[in-house]
Amino acid sequence: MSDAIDEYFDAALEMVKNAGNLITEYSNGCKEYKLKSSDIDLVTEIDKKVEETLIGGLSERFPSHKFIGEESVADGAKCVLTDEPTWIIDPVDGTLNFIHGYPSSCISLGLTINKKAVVGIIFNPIVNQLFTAKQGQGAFLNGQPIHVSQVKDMRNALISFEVGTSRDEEKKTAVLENFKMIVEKAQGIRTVGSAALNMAMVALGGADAYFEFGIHAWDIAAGDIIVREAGGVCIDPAGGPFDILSRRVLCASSIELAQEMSTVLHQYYPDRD
Ligand code: LIP
Repeated sequence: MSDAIDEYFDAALEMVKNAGNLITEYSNGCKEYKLKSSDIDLVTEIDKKVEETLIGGLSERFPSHKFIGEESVADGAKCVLTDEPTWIIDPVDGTLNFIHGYPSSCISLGLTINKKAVVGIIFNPIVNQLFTAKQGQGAFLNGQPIHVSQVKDMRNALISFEVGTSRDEEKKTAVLENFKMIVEKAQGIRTVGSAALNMAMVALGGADAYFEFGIHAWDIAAGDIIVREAGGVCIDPAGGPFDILSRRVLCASSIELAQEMSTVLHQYYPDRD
């Protein structure tokens, strides 16, 4: 199994690095975009090109593999996760940042087998940060091993979260209640604008936890294994097991911190992927 995973990883890494060139051409912003699910959920031609390039290359190399891609699903493809090797792709995570020229966007590519992430690649080509992980082999930033922080409680934690791309009343309430709660209980708060990069920051030890309601499988598949391989945990924000299709995520440097947060988070349950 490990040899196969190495082969999948090596092939995917090459493709992700090449696709990164499509993003760096627009490092000052990409002003042409279209709306998707709402007027703050945006897509550019580059999102589509990166996804087509990755699906094209990976399906040629691994014809039996399955795919879940953000833009393919937006165009009507079904989001189906089976036990088969499945590449889960966010071609530009942090599209709003990409459009504005705020340098926090990345390609996020995860591979699941038996519904569990075994490979994760998060690449921000604009600042040349490449986060990678393979099952059982640790997590890396630009080839150097990374590890989560030692933080075990909220009082000492730098916590990131996102407002997300929906603004219905229930979601807004959850965001505002959680913002207030973190301001009161934690050491600091960040929003990076990309779920995958938020998770990468937890893996790096730069942030201690990240949670979000309303993300999708493609935002968190790669981050899940990168955080776990860096020594951290990914769970459901209410404290149960992580469920990649639930559109809910809480990752942290330690199970103690994750559990403490799960008891005080204002919960929100979006429709599943
Ligand atoms: C976005 C995320 C962002 C999150 C949004 C959205 P996109 O992904 O990374 O952090 O708040 O819910 O999912 O649309 O830029 O790929």
